Amino acid sequence: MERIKRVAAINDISCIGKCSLTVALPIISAGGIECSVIPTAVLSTHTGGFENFTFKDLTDEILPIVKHWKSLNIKFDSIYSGYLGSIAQVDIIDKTIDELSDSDTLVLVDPVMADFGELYKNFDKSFPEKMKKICKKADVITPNITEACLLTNTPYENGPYTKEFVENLIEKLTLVCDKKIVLTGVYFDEDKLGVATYDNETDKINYCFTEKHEGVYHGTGDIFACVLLTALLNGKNLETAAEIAQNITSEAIKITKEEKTDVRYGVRFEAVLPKMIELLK
Ligand code: PXL
Repeated sequence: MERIKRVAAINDISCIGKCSLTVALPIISAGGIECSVIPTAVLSTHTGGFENFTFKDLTDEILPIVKHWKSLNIKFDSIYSGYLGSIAQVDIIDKTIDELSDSDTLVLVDPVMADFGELYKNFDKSFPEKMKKICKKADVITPNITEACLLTNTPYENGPYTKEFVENLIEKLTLVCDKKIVLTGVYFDEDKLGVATYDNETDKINYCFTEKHEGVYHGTGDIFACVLLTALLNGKNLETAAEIAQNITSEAIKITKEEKTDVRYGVRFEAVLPKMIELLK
């Protein structure tokens, strides 16, 4: 029996409002990968739309966890980082990547900071410059358009976008991460939304689109990143992994939209896990 692959998922626990670790654990596990976790903070809800959420910063816990894991000699096939609880965590995650990875560890950095032209609550303007430090170490980064603009000092624009805008952004992102780039939230018209991928090995930009759903759906960036990572760890190439992640995320949004539930609580990714497992075969 082959050893099961293992990811170290570095992300917050938002106790309500499906995102970060509450989507990473089920998605990565359903994809047949063991998901170990380093919680960056514990919040009563995510910060996007609920008032009076609690926030417990876990910055001081991260390196002791890493030190203990090091002493256990655990192999990590991947390190995945998402929402960080403090700016100081960037240097700590940089160190964590060095400590826990070896030559074949896939490092995916989702530079979670912002969307729709705005930084999330709790992040200040100095965050994007700092975030570049761990993007440099990544094999794959998955910014949305806002995060890509912040990482490249590009003025944010509302969509629909031109191919020129998107491909310029990707070119600038290759200076932030010189390996694989998956830019999310790309749309050229109001009907279709998707991702642009850039792979340094082929030097090619590829696009994948699905139906565009109106509205703001929380946690979908995290779902996308986790499905993408799971597909990559199951041996899919970047284009195929992005296509699976785009399809699964879009399908989960579609079901949520039909159910007309309060979108702050997250999307119905549970309903599409069987399809994800099928697509990973
Ligand atoms: O889904 C991104 C995310 C993750 N974690 C927390 C958030 C957000 C987005 O708002 O608030 C705590």
